[in-house]
Amino acid sequence: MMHLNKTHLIHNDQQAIVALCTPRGSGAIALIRISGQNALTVASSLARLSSLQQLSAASTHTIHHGFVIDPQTEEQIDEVLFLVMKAPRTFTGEDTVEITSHNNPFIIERIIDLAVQAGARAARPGEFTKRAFQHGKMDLIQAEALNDMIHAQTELALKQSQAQMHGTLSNALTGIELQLVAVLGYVEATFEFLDEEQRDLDFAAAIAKRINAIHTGIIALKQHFALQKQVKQGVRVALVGSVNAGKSTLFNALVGQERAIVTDIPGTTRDSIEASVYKQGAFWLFIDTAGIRQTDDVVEKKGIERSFSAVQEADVVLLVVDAARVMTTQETEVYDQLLTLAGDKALVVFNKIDAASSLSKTTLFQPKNYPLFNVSAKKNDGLAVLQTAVEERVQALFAQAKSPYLLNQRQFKLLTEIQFDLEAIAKTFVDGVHYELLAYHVKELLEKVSELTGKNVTEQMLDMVFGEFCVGK
Ligand SMILES: Nc1nc2c(ncn2[C@@H]2O[C@H](COP(=O)(O)OP(=O)(O)OP(=O)(O)O)[C@@H](O)[C@H]2O)c(=O)[nH]1
Ligand SMILES: [Mg+2]
Repeated sequence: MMHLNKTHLIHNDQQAIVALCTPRGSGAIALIRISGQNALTVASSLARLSSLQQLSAASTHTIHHGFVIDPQTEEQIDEVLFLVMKAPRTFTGEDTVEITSHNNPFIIERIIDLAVQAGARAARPGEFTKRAFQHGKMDLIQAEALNDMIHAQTELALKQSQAQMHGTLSNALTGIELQLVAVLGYVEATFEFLDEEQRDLDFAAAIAKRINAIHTGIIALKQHFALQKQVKQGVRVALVGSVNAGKSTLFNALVGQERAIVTDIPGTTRDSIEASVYKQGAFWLFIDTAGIRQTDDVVEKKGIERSFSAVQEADVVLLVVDAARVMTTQETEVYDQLLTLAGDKALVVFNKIDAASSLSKTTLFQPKNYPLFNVSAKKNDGLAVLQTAVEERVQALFAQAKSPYLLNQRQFKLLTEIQFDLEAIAKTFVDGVHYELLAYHVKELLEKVSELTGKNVTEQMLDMVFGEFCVGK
C-alpha cells in the first residue's frame, strides 16, 4: 500500500502525453490534447502562429490561430487553433496545449506523430484523468464518475454521475470515515479505563451503536446497485418464445424498422439481433432471440438455454405466444419455466390474434399473475397498449433507482468487504470486547474506506481503474 497525497505522487512521470480527445469518425473538428511538463515546448516546435509570436511565450488560457507545421520540412499540415493552458489551472493539473484541427485521420496522425517526435508520448487509456487524480484535481470516485458521465446511456445516469463528480458519494464516504474515527476514539479511550465493568457499560454500548449505524449506512449505499445497471447502460427488452411465434415481426414493429428477417420458416432467426431506440431519456435495447424449437415432442435444449440467458440479462421480457395454434404440453412447461425465471419482468404477448381460431383461444396457455396482451404484430393491432405497458415497467424500474449514487463494481466490492468486516466486528461484542483487537480492526476499515476514495491505493489498482477509460480521456 502506498499513501498518496498531493505532494507524494505514485508515478513521477511528467513527460508530455498526447492523444486525440474527440471521437474518430465524421465531424468537422478534432481536438488533440498535449499535457505534461514539456507540453508547451512540444507544441511550440510544431506551431507557427499567425501573430508570428512563439507559442511558448503565450500567456496562460489564451487561444491562438496558426498552423501545424513539420519543423523539418516546413510542410504545412493543417490550419488550427492552439489553446494554451498552464499549470495548475488545467484538467490534468499540468501544462496543457489543446490543438483544434480539421477532422481528418491523416491530419490527426501527422499531428500526433510530430508531437511524439518533439518529445511527447502517446497517452494510455484514461491517462489524462489519471494525471488529474495524481495532481489532486479529483479523488478516485470523481474520476470514475467522469468516466460514467461520458458513457452514460440514460439521462438519469448522466445526472447521477455529474452529481458524483461534485462529490456526493465522496461526501457520504467522508461521513463513514468520520464515524469510524469516532469509534476509534472511543476504543482508544477505553485503554485509559481501569474499572472493566464501568468501561463496558459506558463504552461497549456506545461503540456497538455507532458500528451499527455505519453498517446501516453502507447497506443503504449498496441497496440500489442492482438497479443501477439499467440506469447506466440503458434498458434491455428481450423477446423470447417458440419458433415462428412472430417475435421478429413484433421486434421490427417495436423498433420501427425492418431489422430482423421475417419468414414463415420456423427457425429464421439464428442469432440474437439487437436494436437500440432512444426513448424517454434513455437508450432502450430491444433484443430479438432465436426461437425455441420442438421436434418429436422434445424441445431443443440449446434453444431453451439461449432463451433463459436472454431472460436473465433483460429488464423487461416479452414472452411471445403464437395464438394461432395450440401449444404442446412440453412447450407450455418451457414457457412456465421462463415465466418463473422472468418474474415481474415478464409480459405475456399473444400474437397473431388476427389468425387465432376459437379452438386455439380456448385451449391456450393461460398463465396466471402475469399481464397478458393480445396483439397482431403483422396487422399492428394492440401494439400501442403493449408499448405503454413496457414503458410503465421501465418507469417503475427507474423510480426505484433514484438514489443519488452510482456505484461501480470496484466500489460495490469494497463496500461489501467493509460491510462484512463490520458484521464480524459486531459479532465479537457478544462474548466480551477485546479493545486492542477492535482498534486494529477499525484501523483496517479506515484503510479500506481510503481505498475507495483513492487516498490509499496501489499502482496496480489505479491502472485497473483508469484502464477502463478510453484513450484521450
Ligand atoms: N397472421 C399473422 N401472422 C403473423 C403475425 N406475426 C407474424 N406472423 C407470421 O408468422 C411467421 C413467423 O414470423 P417471424 O416474425 O419470423 O417469427 P419468429 O418468432 O421471429 O420466428 P423464428 O425467428 O423462426 O423463431 C411469418 O410468416 C409472419 O408473417 C401476426 O400477427 N399475424
Ligand atoms: Mg425470428
